[in-house]
Amino acid sequence: MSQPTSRRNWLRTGLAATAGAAGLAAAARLADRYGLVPPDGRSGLYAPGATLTYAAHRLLSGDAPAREFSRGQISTPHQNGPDSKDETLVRHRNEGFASWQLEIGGLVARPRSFTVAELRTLPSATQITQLVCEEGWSYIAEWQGVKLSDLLQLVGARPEARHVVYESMEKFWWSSLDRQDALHPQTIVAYGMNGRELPFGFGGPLRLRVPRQLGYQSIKYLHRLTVTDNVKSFGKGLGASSPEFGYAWYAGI
Ligand SMILES: Nc1nc2c(c(=O)[nH]1)N[C@H]1C(S)=C(S)[C@@H](COP(=O)(O)O)O[C@H]1N2
Ligand SMILES: [Mo]
Repeated sequence: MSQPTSRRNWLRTGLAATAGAAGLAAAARLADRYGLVPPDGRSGLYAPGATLTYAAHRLLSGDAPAREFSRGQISTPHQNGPDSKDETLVRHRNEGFASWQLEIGGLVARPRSFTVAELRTLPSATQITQLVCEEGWSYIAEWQGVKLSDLLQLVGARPEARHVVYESMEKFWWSSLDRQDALHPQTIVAYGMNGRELPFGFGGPLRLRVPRQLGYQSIKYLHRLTVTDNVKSFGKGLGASSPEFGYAWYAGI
């Protein structure tokens, strides 16, 4: 996420241009009718493209899982930058993450916080999936954690919930998932990678792993989940921090 333009944005612009303004307007109206306009799909240069991508994915691919791989296909992990120098993160790291908590609130019957140790006592899920960065590189790793759907059930997420907002302890990084991705069995709160504790550089102690979307949605240093029916009231109302920098809220692959 360092450059203002990416291959994907280029593709999206191209798609929008080919579809033509009239076709796009019709597509946007159709998406609206099905409740498939993403939070960043109402205004801005890329809004029509964002709406087309999201609506098409939701209508066509449903709950299709991200591809899973065998142990032999695990590749060398690629950390997307140097270790964070964020003061709060560094302090937690120096304390061995002893006081790290995952806070869950919003539209839930039983708001609560989990320590990493508590999360480790819950039923665990393992997946070998590919992390794909929008800049063109990727790697395959095994991730272990707790299904987000299990956590949502534990805290009693209410039926009117439409999105789960998730926040990093690192400044700037937050996003949200729609119900379909939040409840998808491959969406996990990961605490392990390749058979070991999730290393700090890869988001340890906790990161959300969303293999059905591009890497920038797999937010590191996860510390808060908020269940909501109105994602507009978070940040600038675009569903994530990424659209403020030209990257779509929905990054399905
Ligand atoms: N908190 C936080 N989460 C983050 C990032 C980051 O810099 N900070 N980078 C994102 C991007 S753009 C990608 S591609 C992946 C990279 O994960 P990796 O370091 O495991 O390759 O993490 C995502 N989550
Ligand atoms: Mo990325």
